[in-house]
Amino acid sequence: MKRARLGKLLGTLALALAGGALPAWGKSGWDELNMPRGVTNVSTRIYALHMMAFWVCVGIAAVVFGVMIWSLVFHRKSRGAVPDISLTHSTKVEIVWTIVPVLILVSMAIPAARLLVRINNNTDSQLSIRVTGFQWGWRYQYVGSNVSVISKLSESSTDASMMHSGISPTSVPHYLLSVDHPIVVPVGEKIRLLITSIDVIHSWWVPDLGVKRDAIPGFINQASFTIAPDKTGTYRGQCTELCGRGHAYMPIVVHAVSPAAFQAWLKQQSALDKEAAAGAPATAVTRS
Ligand SMILES: [Cu+2]
Repeated sequence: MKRARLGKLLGTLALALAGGALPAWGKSGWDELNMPRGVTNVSTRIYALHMMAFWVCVGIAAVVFGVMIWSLVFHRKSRGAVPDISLTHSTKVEIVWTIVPVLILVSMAIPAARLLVRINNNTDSQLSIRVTGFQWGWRYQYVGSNVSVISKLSESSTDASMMHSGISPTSVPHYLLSVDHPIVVPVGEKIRLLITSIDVIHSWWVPDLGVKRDAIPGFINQASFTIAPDKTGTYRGQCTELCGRGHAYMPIVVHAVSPAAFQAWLKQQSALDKEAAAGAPATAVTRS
């Protein structure tokens, strides 16, 4: 009876898979459970390393659980199996199960260490941006120019986040992931971020760029990324350090544009900032 029920269940599952459940996998959003490949040289390498580690784990699990299940089924007591004591205190076995995991770990540690060195290589950048976290937003200063951008949660998200606003968050595009002033960066150029904070610890995280760095008051952390030349677009992230009441309300939006479009934007911003500085008291040189 039980066997018949199990057979029916397996049959239904096989039919579901054969009948198009697999094509629906992509649309279902389940594939989004995995980390994104990202758009930078480093982020794609991080993804490849993650997948390599994942398949090593799958292989280990298949071998370990395979042997376990095989032993439980074919060498169970009811079949008259007697315990094998030849493996207890066996020096040979001890050596094998020490060396094999060490080899696996070393083979994973070498590419991981290489990638860590690459991630932390912040030399030869073409553009530096000072990133300052504050409660609750980000300030970006383009080094070598007077351009400064203060980036806060967008008005549409702010309105919908208010208590009894009557606005459904699902009706707001990119709810809590959109800002008033996104930063603009050129594709194909190495960009170095100098990250700090003026109040508590924040963390600048944009998954598609493969960057996650803490913003610590009194310290300057560095991070860098190079967006692939064909990957212009908008990339979103969030503060990823629990930094207080407004922690969920300080997203990050990066517009990646062509170098020519970036230069044009920088020029325009510079002119706007100069205009603002000329027309406002000396302290208010940045837009908010
Ligand atoms: Cu924060």
